[in-house]
Amino acid sequence: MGIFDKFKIGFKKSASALTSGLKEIIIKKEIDDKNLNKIEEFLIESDVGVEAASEIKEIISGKKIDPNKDLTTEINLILKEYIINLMRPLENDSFFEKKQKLNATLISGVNGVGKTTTIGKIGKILKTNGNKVMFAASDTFRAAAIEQLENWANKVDAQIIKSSQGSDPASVAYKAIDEAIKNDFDQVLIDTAGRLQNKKNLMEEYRKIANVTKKIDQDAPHDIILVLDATSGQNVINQVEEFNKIIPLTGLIMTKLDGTAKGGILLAIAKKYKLPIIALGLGEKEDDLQLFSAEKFAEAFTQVN
Ligand SMILES: Nc1nc2c(ncn2[C@@H]2O[C@H](COP(=O)(O)OP(=O)(O)O)[C@@H](O)[C@H]2O)c(=O)[nH]1
Ligand SMILES: [Mg+2]
Repeated sequence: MGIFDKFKIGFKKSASALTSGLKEIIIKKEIDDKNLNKIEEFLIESDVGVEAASEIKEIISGKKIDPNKDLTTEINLILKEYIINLMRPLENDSFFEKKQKLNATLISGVNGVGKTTTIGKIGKILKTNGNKVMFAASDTFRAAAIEQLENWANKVDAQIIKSSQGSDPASVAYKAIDEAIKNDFDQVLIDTAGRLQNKKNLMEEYRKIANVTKKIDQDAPHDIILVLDATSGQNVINQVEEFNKIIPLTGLIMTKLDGTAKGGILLAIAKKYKLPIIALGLGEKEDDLQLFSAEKFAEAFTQVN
């Protein structure tokens, strides 16, 4: 199965919700003010955000659409073009390339969004690209979390630095980077506990990880990637806002886009924050992480080529 097919299957729910929603609105063979407003409302309900919805509405109203064509398809084509223009600057394949020097990445996000799983999947891609990969089990909160990362390390053949449950997350990250430098690793991926962005002490602990890694490499962590769960809907906006305040993010990964109708939220985030989108999670298995491509995303989302 090619990358595009996977995207399409993963996005089926979001896409068919979009197309059937548009079909319900466009029953006549023309676009007037009334259904234009309905389209805008529908886009807002699809989580793409007020700003993007209003821009898309403006573009549709400014375009001469041939009434002999299928209007739903025509609108999907406009939407597709809008998405590509908005998101192409946010593509960032370079994250996965083999680096000249060590790259340490802090993986952050609230509980259950898929951080640990995503680290495993990233590890697999990095290994395929010839990187020496180290995982740091800095989610020391639960023993099961350390074990989970260890299983992923075994699966994708990455090294892991871990400590006992309850130990200092920052010192695990420090140790991992230290080992990585000494042994010529290319990448360190630091797993963190699922801290709620409103829990102050957990956020302080998160900040401390980044401060401590600077003691060994002043540029570390080189990347701070926030993992977002597509099924959380509007909550993710608040998560980006809060995490970005503590340590400026360098990228986003959205997981669980398989089987949700809420994929539109990625547009809202792209519009608001313009942060690089590193990859998308489309399942629980090791190969279910897709590098972000604006065009593929737009095609899958609108289901038009
Ligand atoms: N369907 C689906 N499930 C995912 C995806 N990513 C992670 N999960 C599942 O989400 C759950 C929580 O993942 P985990 O990595 O433990 O989250 P963490 O608490 O952020 O580390 C697990 O059951 C994962 O298998 C994804 O892209 N799609
Ligand atoms: Mg975890």
